[in-house]
Amino acid sequence: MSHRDDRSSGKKKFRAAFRKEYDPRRRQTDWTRSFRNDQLDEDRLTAEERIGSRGEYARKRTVVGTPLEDAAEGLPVQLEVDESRCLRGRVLSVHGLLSDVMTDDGQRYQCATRRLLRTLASDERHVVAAGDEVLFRPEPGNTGVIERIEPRRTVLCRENKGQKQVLVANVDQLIIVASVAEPELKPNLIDRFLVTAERYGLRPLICINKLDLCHPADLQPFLGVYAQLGYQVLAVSALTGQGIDRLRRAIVGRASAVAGQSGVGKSSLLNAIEPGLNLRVQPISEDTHKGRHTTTTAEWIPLQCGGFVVDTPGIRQFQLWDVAPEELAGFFPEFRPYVDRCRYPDCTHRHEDYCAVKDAVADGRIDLRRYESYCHIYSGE
Ligand SMILES: Nc1nc2c(ncn2[C@@H]2O[C@H](COP(=O)(O)OP(=O)(O)OP(=O)(O)O)[C@@H](O)[C@H]2O)c(=O)[nH]1
Ligand SMILES: [Mg+2]
Ligand SMILES: [Zn+2]
Repeated sequence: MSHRDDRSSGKKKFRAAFRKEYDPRRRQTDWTRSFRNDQLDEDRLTAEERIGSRGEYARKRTVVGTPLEDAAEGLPVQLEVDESRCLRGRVLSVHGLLSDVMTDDGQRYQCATRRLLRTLASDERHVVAAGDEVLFRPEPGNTGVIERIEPRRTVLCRENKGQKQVLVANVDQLIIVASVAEPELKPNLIDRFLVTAERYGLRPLICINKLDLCHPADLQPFLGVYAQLGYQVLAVSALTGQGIDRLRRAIVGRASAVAGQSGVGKSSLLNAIEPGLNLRVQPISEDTHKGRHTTTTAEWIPLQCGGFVVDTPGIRQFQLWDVAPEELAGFFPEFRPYVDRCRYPDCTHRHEDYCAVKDAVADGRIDLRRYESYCHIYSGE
């Protein structure tokens, strides 16, 4: 079946690049184990191993599936699998090589990932991400093996040891949480997350927590800047419950990733939205006034109110990735009317003369603080 070139369904054999540090010896052992377990699937059998001209293994193999040119991120191919032997599920969280997968009827399975999938990925250890929709082959004891990852609608990435890693897949909203104090409000960080949301095509929602620690009136001018840009802004307090209803309404029916510096109260807000969730919350440290990165893995959480949230680890592990400096201005919506009016087509809007963006900053059409954020992010600070 795998040998068929089924053009009508778009499935075909094709050559897929393997990750560079691919070690042929490791897969050799896996082949042997597959034979022993008598679970060899056809994709593995059709996979050709080529010997390179100088006795090296080629970096390409033939696999069967649908090539995904425009997949948001991740694997270059949707593998053909025997769907009758598989269940469909959602990856809730990933712990090393094991994923916690939930089916529509609420059953949970601890799943490993089939080696072919892992070797196709650029990062073998993190081929599956929280939020992924997968096909997996169930095995006894609520375990299973993930056979296929469905194309991702969206991704959020982070850097992990110099490599790009998908942290969360398939969310449509990014809730950017900051706090008015403890830790202090960092507008620049909000702007970075806004760029992230724009970059990955997620709807941003700015949520300022710990409203109980300030005078709401003091916050108005700050929030006004974002509201004018068309971003939805909520001022809330997980402690007093203020604004929590509105936050809940913004979450219903969506899949949202929650991002923000450690200690701003991301987990506290989710607990407030859904009592009984019992996410771990920790006081920020007395001496540094910083959070402690209580949340360490991304976790996809189904909510009673009908929505999904992903509590992501704090900012230290979650940074801008994949935004080229020359693309940056495009992710500041208020710059867009001006960028084409600069004298130099490659204007970076920082030190150049005859810059329409800088003119707009000078006469107040662009907020100065937002412009400064742009310059900071541009220079990689
Ligand atoms: N005053 C006040 N404190 C809050 C509020 N929300 C959360 N906190 C406190 O802030 C501290 C950190 O809260 P967490 O919910 O653990 O913060 P987090 O953003 O999840 O932190 P990480 O998981 O480390 O990224 C805890 O001591 C909370 O009790 C609030 O609205 N007002
Ligand atoms: Mg947390
Ligand atoms: Zn310019």
